[in-house]
Amino acid sequence: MSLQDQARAILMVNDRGGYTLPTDGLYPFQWNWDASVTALGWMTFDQKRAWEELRWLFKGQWRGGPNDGFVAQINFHAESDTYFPGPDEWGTDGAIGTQGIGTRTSSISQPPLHATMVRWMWMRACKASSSTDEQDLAKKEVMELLPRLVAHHRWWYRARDPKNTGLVVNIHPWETGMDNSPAWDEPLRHVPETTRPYARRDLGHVDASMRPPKSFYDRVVYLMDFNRAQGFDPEKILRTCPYQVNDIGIISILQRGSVDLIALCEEFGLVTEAREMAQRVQLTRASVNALWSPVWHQYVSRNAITGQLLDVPTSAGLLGAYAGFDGDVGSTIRHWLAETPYGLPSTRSTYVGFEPLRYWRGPVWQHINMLISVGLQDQGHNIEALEIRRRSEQLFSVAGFHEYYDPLSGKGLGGKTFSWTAATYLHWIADWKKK
Ligand code: 9WN
Repeated sequence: MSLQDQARAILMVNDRGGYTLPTDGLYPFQWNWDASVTALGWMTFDQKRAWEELRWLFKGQWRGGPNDGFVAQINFHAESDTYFPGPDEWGTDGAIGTQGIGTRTSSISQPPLHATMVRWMWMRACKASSSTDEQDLAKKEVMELLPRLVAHHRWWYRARDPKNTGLVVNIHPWETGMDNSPAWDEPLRHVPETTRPYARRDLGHVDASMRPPKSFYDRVVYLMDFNRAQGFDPEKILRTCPYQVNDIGIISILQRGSVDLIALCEEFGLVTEAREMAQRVQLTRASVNALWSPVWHQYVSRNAITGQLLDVPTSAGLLGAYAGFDGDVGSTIRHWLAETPYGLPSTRSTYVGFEPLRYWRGPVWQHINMLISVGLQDQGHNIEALEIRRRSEQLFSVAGFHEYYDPLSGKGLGGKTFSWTAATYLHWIADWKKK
């Protein structure tokens, strides 16, 4: 079977009729930023199914109250006992904003990739190779999605940057999608470990050497319960939460998302919304310089409580070109590429906290490499952009579609038959090879 057929088969096996599991067992629900990347993959061979993915994601969007527009990290569309923390752990049932929405959800969000992915889907639908029916469908779907995307971006700006600093805050490492990155080690030290009992499920699916340790789980469970105890009220949370971080990953993805949202709003006649987003984009572009690390020559995150830079070189800080920020990450990326053979690791291999097997502390994640590569190409760094893609292609063909990969040996790690990895291949590599 060709790689393309294998990748399509993975999406079909993980399909639950409208939404796609990241992988069966380990992640039995619909995840937020996975859904957007996965939709890109569906778009290459079943456009109708691709739009459904986002419809299902936005079923879980909260409406009204201080969290109007919020899109959760997890939508619990169906029951499953193979994952912790499942729907009963978050305490969101009946929370303000959840009345009448189509699914149970968690209480934190994830990097808002949607507007960018919707724009890329829209661009594909506009190609001559799409049928008239596909083009009509895309128009209808984008028109329905746009107000929801605007509401979601407004939520980020309103709830997570109420003082208009230009740099949104996140309140939980899971919100960054890069859960146990060494960049969160320092801020997590200020978070108490929970004392209540809970049972992890991830270690039944994946070897413990590739997953976060107990001390991490004790703290993320504490933060999950803390959020619930504040009634999910963003104001209360920002007053008292012991973990508040300006994550350069979320900030870059939100920025690029807003740029793409402006383009879509302009194309579809939402002039006021486009203007509103443009103001936010300008503010962030001016503020993000505060997150430049002279040590690592790239962007890094910041502890929003103490104001200290979290001076850790992670791949999130290489998304500057993708976001359209001024700092030039091209030469830094050349160094990274010289240090590891299989693409960009999630943490730079020369950093003391680098761990090649453990989740976000070193392994290569293919969708991040795609975003970085696309961003580099947008800014004319073609050599580095194409080199990242070449190495990704090599990884896919040698190791298949894993959750993540060892950047030193190229071995596939974590969950197998992984949806967003397969989707990244379909959108970014298989399609380009056809040209
Ligand atoms: C917590 C689904 C998700 C991804 C994240 C990845 C991992 C969950 C976990 O899996 O996180 O959200 O239980 O480890 O870190 O980026 O969205 O694939």
